[in-house]
This record gives sequence, C-alpha cells and structure tokens, in this order.
Amino acid sequence: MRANVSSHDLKVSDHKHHLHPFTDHGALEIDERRVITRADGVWLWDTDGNRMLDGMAGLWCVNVGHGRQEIVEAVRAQMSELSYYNTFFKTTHPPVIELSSVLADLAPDNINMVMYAGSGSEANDTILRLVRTYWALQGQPAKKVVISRKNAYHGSTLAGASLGGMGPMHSQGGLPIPDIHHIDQPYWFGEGMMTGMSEDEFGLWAARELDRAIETIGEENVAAFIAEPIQGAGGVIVPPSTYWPEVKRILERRDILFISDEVICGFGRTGEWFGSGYYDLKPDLMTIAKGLTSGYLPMGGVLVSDEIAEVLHRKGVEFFHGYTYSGHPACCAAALTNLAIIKREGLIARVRDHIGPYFQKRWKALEDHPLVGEARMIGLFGALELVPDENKLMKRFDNVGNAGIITRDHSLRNGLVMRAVRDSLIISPPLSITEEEVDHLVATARKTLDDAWEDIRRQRLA
Ligand code: PXG
Repeated sequence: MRANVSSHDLKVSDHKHHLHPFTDHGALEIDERRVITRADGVWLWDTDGNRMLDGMAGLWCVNVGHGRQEIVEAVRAQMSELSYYNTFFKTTHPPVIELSSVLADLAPDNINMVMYAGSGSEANDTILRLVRTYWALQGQPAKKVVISRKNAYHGSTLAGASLGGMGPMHSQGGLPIPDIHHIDQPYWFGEGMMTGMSEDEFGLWAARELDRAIETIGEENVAAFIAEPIQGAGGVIVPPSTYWPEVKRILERRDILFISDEVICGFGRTGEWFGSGYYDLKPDLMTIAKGLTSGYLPMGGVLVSDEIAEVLHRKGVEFFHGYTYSGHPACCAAALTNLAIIKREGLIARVRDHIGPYFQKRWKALEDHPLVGEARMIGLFGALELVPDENKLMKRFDNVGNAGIITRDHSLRNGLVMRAVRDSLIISPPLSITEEEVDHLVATARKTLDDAWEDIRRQRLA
C-alpha cells in the first residue's frame, strides 16, 4: 500500500480509476467518498480521522465483528500450507472436507451436501441451473419456472438479478431472463396497510399469491419458489405472522422445490443459525454467503437436500457447473474459524436471548420520534420507516428516497453507518455488538432523526 498519500489524493485517484458498484458517479463528489483504512469490532476509521460505528456490519456480513486476528492467522496458516488447489477432476483438500461436514451439521437434517461458489450471486446462479437440471433428470424438463417476489434481492449476476425483484436492476441489460416469475411481497408497512386488509389478512393474501401463480403457470411448469425468510436489501421486510405458515402449507401440497436465500438471514442474524429455522421452514436448497466467512474472504455456497443430491449422485449424471474458486482453501479456513468463533462465543443464543431483545426494545422506542412511522427489528437487523406526518401513519413522502438519503447522510456525519432503502433506514450490526455500543448506536440514531427532521422541514419535504 502507498504510504504518505493524502486523503484527498487517494480520493482523486479513486475518482479517476474506480467504478463503484451501485453508484451514481455523476453525483459522487470526489471528497464525498470515505476511504476506510482500519476496522476493529464494530468500529471503522477513515483517512479523515473519523471513527464510525459500523451499523451495517460491512454489507450485512461481518457477523463476528472486524479485526479478528484468529481468522487472519488461520488464513495465513492455510495459505502457507496450500494457498490454492481446485476441487474439480476428482480432487479435494482437508479444509473443504472439514467445512462441508461442519455445514452439514449446522443445516437442517435433510440437508447434508454443499456446493461452493465465490459469492451469493454465484450461488444463486448455481441454484437456478441446479433446480432445472434436477427436474430434467427426474424426467420433467418442463418444470423450469422459478417463482420469486418483487423487491427481493438475490444478487447481481444475470440469474441473481433476474431472480431478484428489483425494477431498476431489470431495466438494465435485458432482464429478467426467461422463466422467472415475480409475485407480490409481504410488505405490510409499504403496501399492505393501504389495502384495507388487516395485517394478518394481508399476510395470507400475499402467501396465497404463490398458490395463484402456481395455478396460472401450471404446477407442471414450476421448478421452485425462492425467497429470503426476511427480505434484507429490500428493506428488512418482516412478513406478517400469517405469511410463512401459509406458504409452508402451500409448499407441502405442491410438487415444487423451496429455496431459502440465507445470504443475509443465515449465520445468526435472526437469532437462529438460519432464517428458515427462525420460521420453521423446510428448504430443499439454501443459498449461503456473507456471514459464512463474516466477509473476511469472499465465499458463497449452496446447501443441497439429500433428495436432490441423490439424483445428482446417479451414475452417468454430471452437473456441468463449477467455479475456479469453488471451495477455495483459504476461504474455507476463514469460514471454519468464523463458525468456530460463532459457536465458542455463543453468538446465536446471545442474539436470540440477550443482545437482540436488548437492542429491539431500544430500537422500538424510536417510534415515538415524529419522523418514524414504524421501528421493527428481528434478531439483530431492523428498519426505521420514515414518514412526513406523525399523525397520519399512511402518509408517505412525495419524492420517494429523498428523506431516506437526507437522514442517512446525517447519520454518517454523526458517526453511524446506516443504510437507506427508499425512505427507511436499515441497521444490521455485528452480532458481537455490546450493550454500551447498542446504547451509543441508538442515541446516535435519535440525534440523527432530530437533525434530519429539522432539515426535512426546512426543505419543506414534510
Ligand atoms: N442473496 C441475498 C439475500 C443477498 O442479500 C445476495 C444474494 C448476493 O450476494 P453477493 O455475495 O453476490 O453480493 C445478496 C447480497 C445492499 C446490498 O445494498 C445487499 C447485498 C449485496 C450488496 C448490497 O443492501 N446482498
């Protein structure tokens, strides 16, 4: 790394040569970017001398917190022993063997196999090909359609973005690819409240959209339903309590596969190992990434049910699929150590029984702020829905997204990283966050809401 380069010069160089993901470069001022140099626990430092609380655990991934030297050491040791070898052509290696067995233990009873990828997007690409291949091998090649939901996020590759239900992503690059069908999402605050249905009725209605879609498309043409147990990037959308039980009933009756995308919900975020465990769902396939390595190295994967694995294990069957870095030894070492930390420190039970409820109570209290229409949190991820009028719960801001960005920017100025989704603010901190850090986070969020509320009224947005 270059030493003695000023913060401004770093930003100029970044501006000249670095195309950022999901960024309006025309609107990104040179000095507006933050150059992060160091992180420890829940804290980040930048080149301008600011210390910030990482309320997003990086990008929903640093579950064990930053700066764990134990993971660094495990990766270093693995890299000096065997820094790379592939898992193609009848070869394997100890870290991938060990990790697969650890993941099989963590997964539900009917899931005992893992196929690796480099990211959540790649894992969902794998899944799309896998489910269609599975049905073709079962003599039902017409079963190709995957049902997903609007405002779902399943990645950025062709299959990932197509499975996802983000309109702006579909508008670029000719997406979605064929045979992906999106049904409505169970978003009570954003869409349900206005229908006249009660929350429970809306949950049932949204669940039955799945049944209606299967009916319209024809069960003989449907391969699978893919869903995040709680939509993350869509805005931490916690479905009404009637939703998942009804979806479960529908899936039991229908001969289609269920894919639980656990990229955000997995590895403790909900206070269970997996979001599907939180809702007692029975997936056939699970997408994993992010919290698998806590982001220390990139890794994704697909957890595969025995039923699907058996079909793939038949003699004469080859799934023509895999990546150079599938099961990379250094990433396996990072994952193994990360999972060992989660177990040793009891982070899952900590989220479920202690720090989760502690945070949820304080987060919920933010609902008394005039800018907040709803404060929700499950496990350790939550959202604040911003509204322009404290007396009219169904009123929304005219220019969707403005209030969210204004508030997010105040949050950054106050030293707290939150993420804006439309006019909501998202929080998803490391699972290792302490009580004092939660108190600091909530106090900073409250100050941020005060600052933003003043700003929003000054700009006459409310
Ligand atoms: N599935 C889910 C549920 C995700 O949240 C992916 C798949 C894709 O994973 P990769 O590793 O390919 O990024 C994700 C990723 C955001 C944001 O701004 C969210 C994600 C990625 C980048 C940004 O909220 N989620």
